[in-house]
Amino acid sequence: MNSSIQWYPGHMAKAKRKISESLTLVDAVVEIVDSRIPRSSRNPDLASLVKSKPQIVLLCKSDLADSSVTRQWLEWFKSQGIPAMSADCRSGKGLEGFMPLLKSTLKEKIEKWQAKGMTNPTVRIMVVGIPNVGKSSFINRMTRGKKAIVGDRPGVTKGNQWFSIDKGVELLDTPGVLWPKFDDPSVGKALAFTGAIKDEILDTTTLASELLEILSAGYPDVLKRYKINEVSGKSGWELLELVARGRSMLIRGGEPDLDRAAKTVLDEFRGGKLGAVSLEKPEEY
Ligand SMILES: Nc1nc2c(ncn2[C@@H]2O[C@H](COP(=O)(O)OP(=O)(O)OP(=O)(O)O)[C@@H](O)[C@H]2O)c(=O)[nH]1
Ligand SMILES: [Mg+2]
Repeated sequence: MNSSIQWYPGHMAKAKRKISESLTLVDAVVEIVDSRIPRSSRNPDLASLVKSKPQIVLLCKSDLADSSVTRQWLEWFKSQGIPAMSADCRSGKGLEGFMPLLKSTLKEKIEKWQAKGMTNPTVRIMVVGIPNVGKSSFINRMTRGKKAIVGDRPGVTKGNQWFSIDKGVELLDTPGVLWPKFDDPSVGKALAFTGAIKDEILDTTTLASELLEILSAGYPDVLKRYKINEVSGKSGWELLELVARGRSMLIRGGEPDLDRAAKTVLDEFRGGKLGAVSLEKPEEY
């Protein structure tokens, strides 16, 4: 797993080509997004790549997000006519809802096939998403214990493998890796907060102080972890300094070690140690 992919135009063209090729082999696409940042973790070009193929959005890492905000997102996607669900792809919690959602999404297609005389139609699906969102975790969960299908058929001959994950449902084993909306600075920041992009391209202390400011506005209680009980009127930089002091991270002369504090805040947020936090709400979409 590598969360530090940098996208150059060549990479993007190659990724696009690979996904377009795989798309010809499937009936539906599952886009995995991060529940904490469903806006920023979607790919801007997927809709035009997928065209008319049914698409399901899976909000992964639901255990790290604020469940009430995740519910709002599910409503929002529904209002856009996009089938969506949330799950913890690591533990598998919520994934039991996947098959019913897929089958209801493809109901018309399956009925059409049956009307044409196909008795046991097989639905093929693939997973796409930006780096580090949980694509492999989802695939591993869905294929656990299942055998890869071997044989002479499209996809198999090209080195792809398929897993039969339910009666009449096959999953392509390799996910399509997509790039995020890099041109939007707020997206870049959201991806940096969750660790989806490299830290080195952003200054860690600035990033952490901005995260602290967002947390203090929406989830002030999580900062009690750093012995910060009163957040009102404090800037992100002041909060970062309090984190350093709260954790006794000091440098010579008793000054707060902001670099260390910033790293701690980001690591703990990314690891879910600050509790369930959502950074984006649908009304801001
Ligand atoms: N807490 C939590 N962590 C998750 C979940 N799904 C994935 N992860 C973690 O997120 C990290 C990335 O997950 P992967 O499944 O490797 O993501 P990916 O999309 O395949 O990543 P790339 O292959 O790098 O593009 C891993 O550390 C996983 O353990 C989830 O639902 N909850
Ligand atoms: Mg992966």
